[in-house]
Amino acid sequence: MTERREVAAAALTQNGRLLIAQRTYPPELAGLWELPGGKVDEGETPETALSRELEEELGILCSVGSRLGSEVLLDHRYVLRAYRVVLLDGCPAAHEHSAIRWIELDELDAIDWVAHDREWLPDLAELLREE
Ligand code: 9L3
Ligand code: MG
Repeated sequence: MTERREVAAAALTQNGRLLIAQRTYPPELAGLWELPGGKVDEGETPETALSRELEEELGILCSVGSRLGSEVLLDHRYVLRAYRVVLLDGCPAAHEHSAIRWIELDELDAIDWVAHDREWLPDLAELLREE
């Protein structure tokens, strides 16, 4: 069996809030909220891939830190992993999403999440509690 390709997602926090983004595609995920990110291309590390994705998707410069929570199997080809991320420069804007939001701890549960990302809610709650 060939190894699963990674999709890296950003747990970007600032001032006790978490950045979330609303997907526009595929149709079954459109309108749902996620931790922004994308596929790790060949020759990239998860860190360089996630930095690139955040620049493309949100126009920001970030530092990618340690893993958050457990890995989530998307299907037979992909595995999803979250990373703690710190904003270095820029102000996030929705270049590829329909909207972005900064949310607080008590809003986490009520968000209409992409189902796979729900797996990280306990970890995201802990992260926001530490902030
Ligand atoms: N995905 C799920 N949760 C996330 C991210 C960033 C991605 N937090 C899923 C949606 C797509 C696949 O991974 O099926 C690839 O993501 P993208 O490259 O379309 O963002
Ligand atoms: Mg993406």
